[in-house]
Amino acid sequence: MEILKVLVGEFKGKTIESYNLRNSKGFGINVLNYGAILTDLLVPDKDGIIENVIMKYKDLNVYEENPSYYGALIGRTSGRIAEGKVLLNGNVLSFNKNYGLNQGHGGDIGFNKKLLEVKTNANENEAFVEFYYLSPSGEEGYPGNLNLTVRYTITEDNEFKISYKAISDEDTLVNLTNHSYFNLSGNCKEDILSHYLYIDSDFLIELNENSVPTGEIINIEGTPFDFTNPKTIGRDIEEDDYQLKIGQGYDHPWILNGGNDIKLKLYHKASGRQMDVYTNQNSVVLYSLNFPDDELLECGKKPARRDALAIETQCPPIGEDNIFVKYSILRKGEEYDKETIYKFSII
Ligand code: G6D
Repeated sequence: MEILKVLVGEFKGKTIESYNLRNSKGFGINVLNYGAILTDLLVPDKDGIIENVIMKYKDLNVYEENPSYYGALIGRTSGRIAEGKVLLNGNVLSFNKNYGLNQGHGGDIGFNKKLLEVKTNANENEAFVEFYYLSPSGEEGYPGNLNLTVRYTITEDNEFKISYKAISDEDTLVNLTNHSYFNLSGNCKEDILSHYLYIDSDFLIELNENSVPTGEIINIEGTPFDFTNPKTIGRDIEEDDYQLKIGQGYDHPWILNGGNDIKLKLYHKASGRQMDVYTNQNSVVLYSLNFPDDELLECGKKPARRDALAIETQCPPIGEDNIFVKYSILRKGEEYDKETIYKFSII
């Protein structure tokens, strides 16, 4: 296992480093000490050709603002909080409305824009890069000093794991995720419509017209959201369905079934790449890049709708009227402990 630290630039005087981890087969990741942003997830195809299976901006400087949260750590809370208001222990917490009428993805300066402390380690079976951040009480409106540790590990078996640990000195809200956009064709050769997707889920969280969870739970059997039998992402994405219209595609939280089985599978036939996702999170937001930004990608083009799928394992976003707040509450002194594993194979 190999770890390389590379100086890649500066954001307003902050030194930006990339940590490049590789196993003996060339599988690996490149990740920044800013926002724990994953810029590269390098995976072999059926012919052994190693390519990036996540979307990457060409110009490093775009990551300072990162308009679509490419590869970033999202926190303190992922998804939307209606009107930027939450009731916690009888107190109303007010957040900046950085997502139209709502707060989204941790506010104006979320964890995606933080310079993080870094430690690395490697042995013959795995290598990791670990990020630390102390989020002070009151930051972006969240109570409690929050001590955060996020570890990205790669293994000799072509697995990539993200583990999240956090502890606070006051009751607070935490719902962390990673916002990588996957495309297994490699170096964004084609869109994601022909990728096969399986999700271990029978229920979807309904969204209102502003994409905020209403609290209603939809049984998805036989609907365009039903991926219990693998089907291509493109098969039903243009169906006449109110929830699809709201998101202009998939941009919804699925409730994951319990157990330790594979929670999600993504497969791209031409490259032979398959990714199995395991997690102890209870839901996943999938976003089919319905509103691409205008920044150039490393593969030489600008992103188009449906070019990639963001897979955000998390707990349900807080939503309207505090409806799912209980999942995001981290009590004083309790440990937040979540993990997601992305396992790659060739089929
Ligand atoms: C999230 O659900 C949201 C999308 O609506 C958003 O635009 C994207 O992040 C950047 O997944």
